[in-house]
Amino acid sequence: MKDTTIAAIATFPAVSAIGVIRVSGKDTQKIVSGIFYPNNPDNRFVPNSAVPGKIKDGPEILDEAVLTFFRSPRSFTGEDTAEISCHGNPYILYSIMNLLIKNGCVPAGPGEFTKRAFLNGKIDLSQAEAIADTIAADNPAALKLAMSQLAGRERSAITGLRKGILDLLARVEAEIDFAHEDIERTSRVDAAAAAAALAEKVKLLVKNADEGIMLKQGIRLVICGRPNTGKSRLLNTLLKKDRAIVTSMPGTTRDIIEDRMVIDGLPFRLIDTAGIRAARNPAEKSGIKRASAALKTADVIIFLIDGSSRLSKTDSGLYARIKNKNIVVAINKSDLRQRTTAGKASGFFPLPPSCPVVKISALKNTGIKDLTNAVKNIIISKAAPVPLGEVLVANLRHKTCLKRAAAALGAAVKALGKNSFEAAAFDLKEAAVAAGAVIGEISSDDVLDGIFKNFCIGK
Ligand SMILES: Nc1nc2c(ncn2[C@@H]2O[C@H](COP(=O)(O)OP(=O)(O)OP(=O)(O)O)[C@@H](O)[C@H]2O)c(=O)[nH]1
Ligand SMILES: [Mg+2]
Repeated sequence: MKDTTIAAIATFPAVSAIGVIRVSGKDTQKIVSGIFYPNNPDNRFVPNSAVPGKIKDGPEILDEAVLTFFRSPRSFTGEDTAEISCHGNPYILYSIMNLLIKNGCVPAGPGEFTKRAFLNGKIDLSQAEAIADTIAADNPAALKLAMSQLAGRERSAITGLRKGILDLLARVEAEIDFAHEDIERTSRVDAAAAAAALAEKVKLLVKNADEGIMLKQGIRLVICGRPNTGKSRLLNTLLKKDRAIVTSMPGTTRDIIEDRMVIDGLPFRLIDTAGIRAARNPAEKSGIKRASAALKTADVIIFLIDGSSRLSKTDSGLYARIKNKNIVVAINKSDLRQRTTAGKASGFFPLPPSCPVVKISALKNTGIKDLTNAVKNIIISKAAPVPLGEVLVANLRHKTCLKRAAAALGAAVKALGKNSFEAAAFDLKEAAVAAGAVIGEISSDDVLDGIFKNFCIGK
């Protein structure tokens, strides 16, 4: 694969001011020379400078363009790389791509430029993944996480941990090799304590990973309640747009309605659901099934109650299903005569004293700040405190590797407890491999293909 010279349109192929095509591989200069003619012929492949010229297919000029050439190894991929900036016309971009292919380029697969950067040692695997996250980040928290990973903070943390494991492994192996000699270099107790300390560090990373993943993907905030309590109106009020249908007929919403919103820098996926009740209509029944599924995966639930009507068995039945989740109770329709107050609701269910209850009117837009503050406080108080300057893992693959490392370290502690340096050495090796997999110290083709297939083409 590394012998080929790849090309791809790197910008979105739509009508725009500028479009960029990227070329990378050992034949970059040869292939690009056949299609790009600089206005000043001496300037064709001056590294790191923008050279204006023309793209030609034989005598025919296809476009005016600017070529930027990066000489190996000082390029993103580590190979000779060219970036052709032309006019952002999809027809031109595809014509140039065809021309490059005619001259010997191969169309790049998803993430192939980044994969080459990884294989050529320009970046580690966690940084490669951070590039995809940076492109996909749609909120400040996700971007901050991706940037920290891209800067190599996770890599240094993992490298440090792995070094700690390997140092301990060396000490344990010395004990095995010199077992017949009288002097004990490392006592079992010391080795077990060192393994336990490493396990604790890894466990903290695993514990915080859920928070990182949640921040990256958006916190799932589900609005639920019996029909007609004003869930869809609340969704529209929170989003400040007319997203969901609102009617006075109970059973209006059927499908899950989802949209993104940011509360004080925290990214949320706001989800409106069908009102839950004993329904007969098959469409409504299916909607309620979907609502129930959404409740299971919710990070926080807004349990919406209609303050203008009395509480019923439908409300208590629903509460029984969600009471172990993170809930904020919102009593809606505060602009109407109230039949259900916060006090009444607390006694009816009964709510634990820690459960926040807010009074709102989705229609008149009152109490909404109290509601979003209550939601935000739940996230802040439930999240494991991440020490300042610590790394936050925000990737499921990394979390899985780290979990394996923690388990292997735990097994090493146990083995040392039983006086088995041999078994401990085996476990420590496993822990080092698992931690190393985060940054791609050892990774199989399958793992790499799985990671890069989710990239966009041209990256
Ligand atoms: N007065 C008043 N009416 C409200 C308020 N919020 C919602 N409503 C009204 O209550 C009715 C139901 O609102 P929806 O938002 O459709 O209720 P829902 O909970 O989504 O209902 P389903 O989708 O059927 O489960 C509509 O007529 C809304 O205008 C409020 O704060 N005050
Ligand atoms: Mg609705």
